[in-house]
Amino acid sequence: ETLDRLCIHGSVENKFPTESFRAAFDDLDLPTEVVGDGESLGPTDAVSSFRPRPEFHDVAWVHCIRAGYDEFDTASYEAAGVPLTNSTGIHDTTVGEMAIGYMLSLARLLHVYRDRQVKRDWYAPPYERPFTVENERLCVIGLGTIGEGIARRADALGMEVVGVRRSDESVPGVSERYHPDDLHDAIGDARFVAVTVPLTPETEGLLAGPEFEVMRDDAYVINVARGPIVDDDALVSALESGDIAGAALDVFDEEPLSEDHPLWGFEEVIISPHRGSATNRYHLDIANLVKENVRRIRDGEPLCNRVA
Ligand code: NDP
Ligand code: 7N6
Repeated sequence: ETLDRLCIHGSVENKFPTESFRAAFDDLDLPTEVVGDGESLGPTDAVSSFRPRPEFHDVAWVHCIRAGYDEFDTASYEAAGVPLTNSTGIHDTTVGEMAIGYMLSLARLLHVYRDRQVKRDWYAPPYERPFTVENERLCVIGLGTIGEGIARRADALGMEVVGVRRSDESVPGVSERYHPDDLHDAIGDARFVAVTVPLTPETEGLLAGPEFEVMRDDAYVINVARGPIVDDDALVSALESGDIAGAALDVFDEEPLSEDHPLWGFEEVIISPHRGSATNRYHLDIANLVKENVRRIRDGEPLCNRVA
């Protein structure tokens, strides 16, 4: 197989500076070029992109710079005979640290103190409210790269970590695994429930009214995966009625989250603008995945992270 050009679609700017990403390929003996919408692409071009585009169906290979490729229609790539790869396998530390940060904040009230700091308020919370995460139970739904990244770190903090996945594979840091059919058993006793599954027809609405009822009243939901996996309306109701205590959310049904969305209004909800993976080295992590697959194409090896 030959590749004559590596094209970087301008939509990568959503997550990192396009030029930094392009420069990360300077040590590769393959011309790189930033392309916009509708540019003509050929069968010896490779493309890295944040968003799918119709013109990607004529190229040698498409790389989605996200782990979650739910916006890409895999069937159309299969029909076109164009391999599609994603960016799983690299978010254990970035998203893992973010999830630990949410839990420590929710337990020790960093978010509340910061809110009060804005008002120069020396705030004393109710004595019963703060707790340590040590010895608290965390249920991680989805035990892939991110799930394991969270579980290992939570285990190191002395948390009791259980998890949910379809396959039977064990995961370091996870003391007990549940099948998705037993979701309610898995989340029932957890102080924290972290969502790290891909968005698929099976996982859409996975956490909704019945799940919030099963959960403890003092439990917190963490969603670093995709918005539609947690039913927003049901979450707002559960927060209002006290079915659960709070949430930390990096992802939403619609992004950016609209200014008038009720989720903004809860003291016990931490909102981050889909930055779970955002660090100043993120573009290098993605570039390394792309370079590995350029090598594989040249050496005639199967692509890694191939999803179509
Ligand atoms: P992985 O593919 O490594 O892990 C996903 C895991 O989910 C797999 O281990 C799989 O295990 C499990 N899973 C799949 N379906 C189900 C199901 N129905 N019930 C329970 N478990 C299931 O992906 P990553 O960890 O890299 O990423 C996960 C998701 O996180 C991405 O798809 C993306 O949407 C999101 N993401 C968000 C980021 C952010 O910035 N907030 C950054 C990166 C990713 P098994 O096959 O055994 O079920
Ligand atoms: C940053 C996107 C993913 O699925 O949504 C996340 O990887 C992060 C490129």
